Amino acid sequence: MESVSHIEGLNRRFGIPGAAQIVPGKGGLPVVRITGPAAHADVSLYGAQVLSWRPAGAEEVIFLSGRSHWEPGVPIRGGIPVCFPWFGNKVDDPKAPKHGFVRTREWRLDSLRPDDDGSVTLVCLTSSDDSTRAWWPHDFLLAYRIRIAQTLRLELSMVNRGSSPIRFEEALHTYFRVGRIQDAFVSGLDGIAFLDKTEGFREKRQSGDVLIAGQTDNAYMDTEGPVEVVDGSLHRRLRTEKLHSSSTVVWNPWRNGAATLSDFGAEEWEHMLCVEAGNVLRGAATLAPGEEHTLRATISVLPQ
Ligand code: TA6
Repeated sequence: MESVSHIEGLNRRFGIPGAAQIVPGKGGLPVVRITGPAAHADVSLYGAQVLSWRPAGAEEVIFLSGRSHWEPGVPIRGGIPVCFPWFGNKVDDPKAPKHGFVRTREWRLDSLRPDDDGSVTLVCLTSSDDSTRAWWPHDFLLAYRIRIAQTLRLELSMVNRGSSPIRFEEALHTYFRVGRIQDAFVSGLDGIAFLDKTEGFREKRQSGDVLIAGQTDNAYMDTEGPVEVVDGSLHRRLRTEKLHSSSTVVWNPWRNGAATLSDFGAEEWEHMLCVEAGNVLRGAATLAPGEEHTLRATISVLPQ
C-alpha cells in the first residue's frame, strides 16, 4: 500500500542501526522491526498493531493468522489490535466498523528510542479528523507507547480535546499464541462476574480457572487484577498485569466460530487465545475535557 519512499523516509528519520528499522510488511504496510538484545518484535503502523514479540531466549508469544488480510480498511487478524472508541459492535450504529476505527488507520510514528537496558520504546499517535467524526463526534488524541523488552509494556493514552465529557470503550485485544488450546487455561478470574457474549451477554460468575472447552467470549467486569494464560503444551505462563483497566475479555472462537471467519486458517483457532485488557461495556471510561486517561498492560513470560 505504502510507497517505498514513504517507508524509506520513516527509516531515515527513525531507524536505529542494529536495533530498529522500518520495513515494508505484508501488503506493503509499514512495519517497525525491533531487533534489540532484549527482544525481537514487529509493530505495524497500520493499526499500531503489535504483530510479533519474542523476548530473548523465548519462543514467539503472539499469534498472527497465516490467513490474515493485509489491505487498507480491513483489520489484521492476530497480533494486538487496538479497539477504540467502542468495543465489538457500536451500540447505536450496526454499520459502524467493529471494534472502532483506529485498528484500520495508519498511525503516525512519533518516536523510536533505545534504552541502556536493551529495551526499545516507540510511540505512535492518531487523532480525530473528518473521517473519525463521521462515525463518532468527538475530538481526541491517542498516544500509544510500546516498550519492547523481556516484558512488553503497552500504554494507550487518550486525551479529550473536546469541550464536553467523552465516554469511550477501549481494549488491547491481545492474541496469545498457545501450543494447543485444549491444554491452556486462564487463571486470575475466580469469583469475578462476567458477561457471556455467546449467550446474549448473560451475566455469570467465574468459578475457578477459565477452561476453554468450546466457543468462549467472556467479558469479565470490575477486575483490575493480573491474569495468566497457563499453557501446558509450551510449558509457560503468559502474565498480563493491568493498570486503569476494569475489564478483561477472554475469547476463543473454537472450530465453529473460526469457520465463519475468512481470515482464520482451518486449525489456527487451536493455537490462539485472546486475553484482553480494557474498559468495555458497562466498564467504559469517561473523560472530562482536557483530561488524559492511560490504560496499561504489561505482559511477561514465566515458566509454568
Ligand atoms: O474480543 C472478543 C470479540 O469481541 C469477539 O466477540 C470476537 O468476535 C472477536 O472479538 C473478534 O472480532 P473481530 O472484529 O476482530 O472479528
